[in-house]
Amino acid sequence: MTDAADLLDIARPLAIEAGELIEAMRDSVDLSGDTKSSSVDVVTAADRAAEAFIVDRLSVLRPDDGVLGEEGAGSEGTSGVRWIIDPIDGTTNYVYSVPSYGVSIAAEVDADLALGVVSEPVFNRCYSARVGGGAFKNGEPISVNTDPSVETALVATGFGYLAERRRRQAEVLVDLLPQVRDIRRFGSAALDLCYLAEGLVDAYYERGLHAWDLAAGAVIASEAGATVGDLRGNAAGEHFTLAAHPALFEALRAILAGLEADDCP
Ligand code: LIP
Repeated sequence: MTDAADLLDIARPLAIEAGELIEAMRDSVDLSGDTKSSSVDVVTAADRAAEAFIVDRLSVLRPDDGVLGEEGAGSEGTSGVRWIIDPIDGTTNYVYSVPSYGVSIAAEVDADLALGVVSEPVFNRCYSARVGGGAFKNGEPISVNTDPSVETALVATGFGYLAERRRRQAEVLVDLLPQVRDIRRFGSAALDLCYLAEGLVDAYYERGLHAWDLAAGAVIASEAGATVGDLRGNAAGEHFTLAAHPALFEALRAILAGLEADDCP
């Protein structure tokens, strides 16, 4: 069974339950946890517990599927389905109790992204979409804003964990900021893409996203009417991710390409 609608019926309650788990653990975590790519890239016991919870459930419900998880889960599987899991996207926010973090679960079928779910436990929001089926928040259809111009665009973005990358990202921001309405830094790529999908922002861009940061939100944003890609006409990925209504996408792509925003450590 690889019907995306059936897989979505597995992913939605799983993301919501994992959200409840990380909320239950929030008071027990702090910044003294382990770190990964840099001293500010923290991983908490809740990240690991939520990933283990999701992977364990999938191993029972979908034993032949593959998984890729931010905290190390990884298996190929034999069914042609692969789950891409970020147990807490926005971990820094989570540790600081800044309310913008979520559980992100996507699935590929035969190497193509087929569906995405992002649960935002603090606000009991669950964003979901499957390719061709539209995008939803708590079961209600959502879509991107259709009329923003560059000058009136509210743009979300993010910064990496490495100092040299942050320096370069700040340089790009210095040139972009005077050209747009304003910038928002929420701290979770998955939620940035969901906020775009429901029109809370008009665009989102970032360099350096991993598959688990991007996958679910990319399906939700594109099913809500956004173009999601890089600055060179290719698919979005670690090298660069830009997402916006098609008209705004092209205008921002030209500006960011001109600023060489994807030429970054
Ligand atoms: C985060 C991303 C965010 C980015 C952060 C970090 P994490 O993922 O969602 O967009 O700006 O640097 O990579 O580490 O919280 O899973």
